[in-house]
Amino acid sequence: MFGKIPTLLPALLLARCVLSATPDEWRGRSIYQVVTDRFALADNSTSQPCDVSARKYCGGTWKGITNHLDYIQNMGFDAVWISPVVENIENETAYGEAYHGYWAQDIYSLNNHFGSKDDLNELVTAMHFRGMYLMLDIVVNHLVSVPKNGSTDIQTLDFSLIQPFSNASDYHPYCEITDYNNQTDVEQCWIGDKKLPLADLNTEDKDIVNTMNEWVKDIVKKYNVDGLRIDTAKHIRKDFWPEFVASAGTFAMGEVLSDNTTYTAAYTEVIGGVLDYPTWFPLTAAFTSPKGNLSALATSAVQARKQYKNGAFLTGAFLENHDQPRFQSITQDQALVKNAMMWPFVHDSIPILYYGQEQGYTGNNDPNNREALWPSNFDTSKPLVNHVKAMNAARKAAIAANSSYTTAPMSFLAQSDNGLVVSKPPLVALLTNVGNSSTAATTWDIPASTFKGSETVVNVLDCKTMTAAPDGSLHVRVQGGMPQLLLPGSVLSKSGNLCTKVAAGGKSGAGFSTQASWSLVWGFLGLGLGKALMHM
Ligand code: ABC
Ligand code: CA
Repeated sequence: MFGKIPTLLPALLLARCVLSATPDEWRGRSIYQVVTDRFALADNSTSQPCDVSARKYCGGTWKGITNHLDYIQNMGFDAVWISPVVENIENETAYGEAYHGYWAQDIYSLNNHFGSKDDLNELVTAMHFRGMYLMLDIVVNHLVSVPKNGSTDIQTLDFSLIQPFSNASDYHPYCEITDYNNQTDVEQCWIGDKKLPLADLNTEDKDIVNTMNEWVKDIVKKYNVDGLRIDTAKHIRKDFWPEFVASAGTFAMGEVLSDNTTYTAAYTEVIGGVLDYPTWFPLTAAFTSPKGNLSALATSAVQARKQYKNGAFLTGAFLENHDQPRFQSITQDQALVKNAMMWPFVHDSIPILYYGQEQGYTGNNDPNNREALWPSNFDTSKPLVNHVKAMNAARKAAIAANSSYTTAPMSFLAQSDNGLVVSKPPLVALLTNVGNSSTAATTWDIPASTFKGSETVVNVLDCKTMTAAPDGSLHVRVQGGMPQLLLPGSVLSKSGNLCTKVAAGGKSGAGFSTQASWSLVWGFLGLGLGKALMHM
């Protein structure tokens, strides 16, 4: 394994120069989403309070992220999505300060609340050294200038404060989006409200388009970005995106906030990836209570798979993000929580975990869902941290064992009112929404030929083993409403990081992660070998 790396190196370097990271290189990744201001302080302290309701900067920085990469990587993540990095308005607005980063004022400068150019470079270098990818959040749809003296008068906007689009004519004439079913309004009217209108860039103008295409190309190159999360993607005409994404030269995922699969699917054609919002709605509903509808979730997932350009691959699956109430603001039944959290990790999509979910955070709507992480002390003994760790490790083990894991679609083996069996060989996920207090004797019935006859199967969430029937079927009792995540013991490596005591696989199995070999490669780069080349 190690012997191969030096011969691979030139090819990898070349790939890195031409394209930051291809969509295919993202397939097997797992993303941790961070709001930079709320993740970690530069000085590593954890006692500084952060009052979310004040909507002000709380002090998180890029250095803070760099210093806590172990925390992220030890949970099994190999990519981090960070909130927007460009300079924002400094004003105190009706909605507080721009701590989230979505109110850009100068797209050519960095937001110095989060650190310096060197700090950002240091973060990216440290991530690459570990074999991790950086996904940058970017906004094209709007820039911001604040109405004067707390007024709601659009006429008072001073566009000259905005860089590089300093004229009123660089923006669509003001109108508020009142009808989200009117696509022209969605694209050409302004989001926000009169207290804080987000000036809608005239993305029909050729010069503006060219400037934005150049900007994205430069920022991706300058900071060695591996992928993009594109904000407000549905608010710009679809035919803007192909050239923009090509110019970026990297994998991109668009944010299309919609519960409509057909509507969202259209953006997979022009951007490549999207955040899978259409599946998020039924996902949340399915696990909110035992009354939730699991078959609606499965139906929606199948529909999405059929309509998205690459199936669900290259889309982002998530249970939480910075715009929606955290799942634990809806229910704190830990069985429901663990089931819901498992979905993104056993899906075809790239799983995304929003920081704080692993610590059991419960914030509801924006701004309450943007809690500081440092008061948690980055405690790695929390049950949900271990839950996430096991799910990431199981997914990596499955990817290592099956070369078509990230291209062969998931299937639903069995389904009942309160149970769902998801199969992605060699992984089988058992989900239920009966909840923690259920005493009903429920079973998941896994059909014949799912496993090898009489093989040992491990639930990696508690490392307990069971034996498949001679025909490869299995009947598993639900206990306390908890989900189960099954892998054949033969897929688990004795020297790996998952249920090693019951693992039956050898060294070359799932234990030696591709992450380790990537770390080695990026290690070389970090040490300077490829540095010059990388900036070509
Ligand atoms: C601030 C305050 C909020 C306040 C708001 C008016 O102003 O913090 O408390 O309510 C950034 C900040 C926010 C800030 C906004 C506006 O800017 O993070 O804190 O809110 O100043 C992206 C980002 C988001 C970011 C922006 C702006 C865009 O992820 O963090 O916000 O750069 C629309 C956009 C979507 C956008 C979202 C916030 O607004 O499409 O890109 N997210 C319907 C529409 C959606 C719409 C949504 C708004 O309403 O279809 O297009 O999203 O709430 C139903 C739901 C509907 C839902 C539909 C699909 O389903 O009930 O709400 O969506 O079931
Ligand atoms: Ca627009």
